[in-house]
Amino acid sequence: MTKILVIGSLGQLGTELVMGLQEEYGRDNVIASDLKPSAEVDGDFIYEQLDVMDKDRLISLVEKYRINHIYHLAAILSAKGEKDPQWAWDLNMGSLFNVLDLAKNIDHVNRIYWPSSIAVFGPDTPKINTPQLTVTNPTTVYGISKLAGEQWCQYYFEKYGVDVRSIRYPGLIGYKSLPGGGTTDYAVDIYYKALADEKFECFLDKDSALPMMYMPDAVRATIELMKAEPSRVKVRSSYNLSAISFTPEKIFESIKKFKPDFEIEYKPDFRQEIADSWPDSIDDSCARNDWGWKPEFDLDRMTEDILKNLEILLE
Ligand code: NAD
Ligand code: AKB
Repeated sequence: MTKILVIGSLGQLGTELVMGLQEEYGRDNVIASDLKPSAEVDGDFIYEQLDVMDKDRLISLVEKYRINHIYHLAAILSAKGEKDPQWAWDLNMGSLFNVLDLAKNIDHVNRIYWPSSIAVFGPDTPKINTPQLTVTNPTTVYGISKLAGEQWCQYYFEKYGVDVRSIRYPGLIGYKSLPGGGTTDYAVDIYYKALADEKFECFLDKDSALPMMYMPDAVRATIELMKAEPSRVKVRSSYNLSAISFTPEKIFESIKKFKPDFEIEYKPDFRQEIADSWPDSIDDSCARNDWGWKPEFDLDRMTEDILKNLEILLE
């Protein structure tokens, strides 16, 4: 049976990916890990405290559980990274090297997942239906680290045979945990305000289109890519992936269909410049052709699902 380690498991993606992996591989085969001490963590999963920068602890956990697949999610995201670029670079790159080197040296670690992001693209990138291979030139430290990380993943695959797989996620939207410092976070926060019957102050302008994806689609895509036969994984840097593209105005209109009194005010801050540098929409034909990717949720279906489930969760 495949034994899995998830690094950075208490974040926005990890919280839901751990549940998805437990369903797929069985509860006892998924080891969740993050910075928090075990005593402070509550949930129906096996948990170990791990700072991914601590190489010895990482290796000892991998040996303790005879880990086969690692999902390395820990990172500093776009908005937070701009507040301390050196820290973001050191963590994002150093942690990736720790995981790639371990996979190179330990035989029973035979598959790695490491997420990239639409942040690899910049103002020179074609904005509509951004192709898989195109000009990148990112302007945030987060985007620079993701682009360099993609190149290193491809290098470890080609030079050392490390089976590392990656997706350039759009902004991820889920209701089970709060986001951790990104530019697309507004699209999660807005649902919390709508349910609290409060006016939403949006840090992006109303016309700021960005590629987004509902978390169940993102979790399914991740597991599908990791289960694909190695020969079907033809992109070894990172796959473009697409689901929904919308502006703050469009998500507001979608919520108003269910909450007619909801109000919004646009107050763009430093994150507007980051959003302006990213694509409006993504061409994901390589993922569709190579391993059969297809999104399920559109904007209104996502809104309905989030409002219904978040209301129950907040009761
Ligand atoms: P998050 O900030 O919500 O979670 C990251 C987790 O990593 C946190 O729980 C944090 O405690 C943990 N962490 C930080 N430093 C660590 C360390 N030294 N050792 C171990 N754990 C550490 O981020 P997320 O939204 O869950 O993103 C997960 C991954 O997906 C990241 O690599 C991110 O770049 C990528 N991604 C996310 C999105 C999105 O919209 N959420 C979009 C594109 C890519
Ligand atoms: C961010 O906004 O930084 C993330 C991402 C798109 O990578 N959500």
